[in-house]
Amino acid sequence: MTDYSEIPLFPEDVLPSDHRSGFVALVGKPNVGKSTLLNAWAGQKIAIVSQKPQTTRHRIRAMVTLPDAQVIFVDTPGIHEPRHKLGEFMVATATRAVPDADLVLFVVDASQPPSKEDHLIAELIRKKGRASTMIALNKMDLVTSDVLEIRHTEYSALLKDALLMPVSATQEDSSEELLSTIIAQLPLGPRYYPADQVTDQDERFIVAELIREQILQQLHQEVPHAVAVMVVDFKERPEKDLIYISANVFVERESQKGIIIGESGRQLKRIGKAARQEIEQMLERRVYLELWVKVKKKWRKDENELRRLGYALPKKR
Ligand SMILES: Nc1nc2c(ncn2[C@@H]2O[C@H](COP(=O)(O)OP(=O)(O)OP(=O)(O)O)[C@@H](O)[C@H]2O)c(=O)[nH]1
Ligand SMILES: [Mg+2]
Repeated sequence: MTDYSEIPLFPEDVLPSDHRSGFVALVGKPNVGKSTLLNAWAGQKIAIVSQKPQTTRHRIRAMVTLPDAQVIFVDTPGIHEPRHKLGEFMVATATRAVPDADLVLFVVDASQPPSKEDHLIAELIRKKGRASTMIALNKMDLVTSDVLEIRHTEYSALLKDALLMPVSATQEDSSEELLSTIIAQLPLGPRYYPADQVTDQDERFIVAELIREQILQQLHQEVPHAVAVMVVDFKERPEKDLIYISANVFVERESQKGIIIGESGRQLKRIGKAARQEIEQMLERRVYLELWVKVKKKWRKDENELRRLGYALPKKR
């Protein structure tokens, strides 16, 4: 059950009597487009996105407030078979979101038939889901209508009672149609967050994520997965009319440090420049960004390091 006592309530006299609200958990295997959907509904980049699996590592909320409804979308890491403690943290984070949600949105990829992971996630939802479930058959733009029909049948069979809707997170109208259907499934309820709050993540976290996003987009194979980013300084510099940000980029090995820095520091410069532009767009301010690449051996396997880097593992029972 969601612990609503944690969440400040903002009753508003003007809300209509049929106001609907609730927590909608986006759950699925990696790379199916959960974060892209969240951003589409939020109308801005809240969660980072990349073409590589296992991009999202945390639970990230985005609130969509309308005159007659408030939806709190909960993005989660892709559920996969973990190979280290960071992976275990990610899967535990996603798993926990299932019983907490008023509606579980199982996101699947229309360009592929259901995999073993999809079957396992469907089973998890059947066992732990408390309320209603829907299936978002995403990336419909990548398949013909014939294939879409086949996928519709295949994925519907995973959760027989769930309403399935095809969608394309990269096409605005498409995600809006799904939003209306989601709202219709939510219970009557109050506004849990102020109307102008769009996320529960603070600016420092989003800045660190935007840096990690560039590393995911610009580097290949294992290197981006071995990266953790921490903002260590975030200061106003009024005399220069900018914000000074300094961040540590942690990797697991010296060789990875070399790859990120690149020849004559060129790779790091490219990452820094692109990240700075994204950060400036988010903060709507000029930014001076400094990046420091450091080695923290095997941090993904070390529970203490994980906690220090903001990946707090759930307590063992
Ligand atoms: N063609 C197409 N691509 C999409 C669509 N939705 C997402 N993508 C792409 O799919 C890739 C993965 O998207 P993400 O939103 O990062 O996926 P995710 O499910 O959050 O992945 P994890 O965080 O790793 O679990 C990105 O390259 C997106 O641009 C879609 O509707 N159509
Ligand atoms: Mg994601």
